Amino acid sequence: MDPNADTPKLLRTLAGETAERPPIWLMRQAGRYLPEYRALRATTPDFISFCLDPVKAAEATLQPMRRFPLDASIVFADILLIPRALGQEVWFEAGEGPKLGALPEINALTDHIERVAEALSPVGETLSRVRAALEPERTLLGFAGAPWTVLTYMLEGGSSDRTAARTAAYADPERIDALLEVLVEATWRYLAMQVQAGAQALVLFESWAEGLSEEMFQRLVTKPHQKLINRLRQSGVEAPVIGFPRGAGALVEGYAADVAVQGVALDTQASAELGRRIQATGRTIQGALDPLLLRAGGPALMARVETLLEQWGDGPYIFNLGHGVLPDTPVSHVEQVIARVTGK
Ligand code: 1CP
Repeated sequence: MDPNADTPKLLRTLAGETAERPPIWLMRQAGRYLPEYRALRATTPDFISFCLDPVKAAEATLQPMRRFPLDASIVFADILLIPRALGQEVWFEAGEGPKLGALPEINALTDHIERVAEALSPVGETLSRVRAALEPERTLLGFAGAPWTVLTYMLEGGSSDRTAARTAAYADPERIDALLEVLVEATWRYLAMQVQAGAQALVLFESWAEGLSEEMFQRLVTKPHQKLINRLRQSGVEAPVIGFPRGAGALVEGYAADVAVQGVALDTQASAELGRRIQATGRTIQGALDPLLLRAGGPALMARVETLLEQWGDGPYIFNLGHGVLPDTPVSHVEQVIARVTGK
């Protein structure tokens, strides 16, 4: 008997085990491609209020779990709850995405750090509700945006090409590094609260790691991730962490070597060899099906699923996408992929 047989597949995989098949979850597995999500979302038009309503957020989290035999559930929330908890105004405009108010002074942001976990306690309540409803073999994931990615929204006032944020990182390094420090301090507290509330593993979304030179990547991505994980471990949080430096390209190998994450999520561009080299260093990998292919469907989709299982499945591997499910993805495509990976 395998002594770890009772540990959920995803947690075993993050501990470095190669399970009988890879566990699967999908980035943005809750959301607009599901009709039941659209119906629930319509009951609270304001997106932030929806995220901070534990009953509705728990329901949105559980919707894909009822439909599909997924191995993990990710709490329904958003990476932009952190700037809001630090005192910057955040709102969502229909069809336009997120908008942020003027960035407060660093001292004003710093004053909020100690209260971030309390301000975001509704997310903790969502996690507790989901954990209570979820079967023990399914892992509950908490998450946060990584400091640089969240800072790009705070500096730019919304979605952007990050040009102003990257320019500021060169032109005003002291200020940018101080802002990253504020985000490290706020984010580890938020993640520690999520673990206390029931999260069993954590995802750190660095969605905008692309376009950075090696030196800038070290400074804006690697260093803040290292600090954040050190702070989590110093505070006694043992939950494994999956880091996702999306768009890091060739720099992802250095990331995997330098940052003490248990899992490294790979984006759509990652080659078979790149993934294997990271597995060989003792890290679990996750990814990297193209969300466009999931939307397109057909024989090309299922052929790619076979390739991914073949190229990475004999090492520690979590099946996932290279980025989030797109809103206009047919539910039947999602169903087909999950059925193939799980055999259910
Ligand atoms: O009305 C709606 O339904 C809004 C759409 C939506 C949803 C469903 C947004 C707005 N956020 C979310 C939920 C969400 N966001 C989840 C939980 C759902 C799940 O995964 O099942 C998670 C993990 C996120 C994380 C998130 N938000 C990221 C990191 C991951 C990624 O996709 O790169 C980012 C960058 C955001 C910002 C964000 N939230 C929403 C929008 C439109 C944006 C902007 C994206 C951009 O700038 O391109």
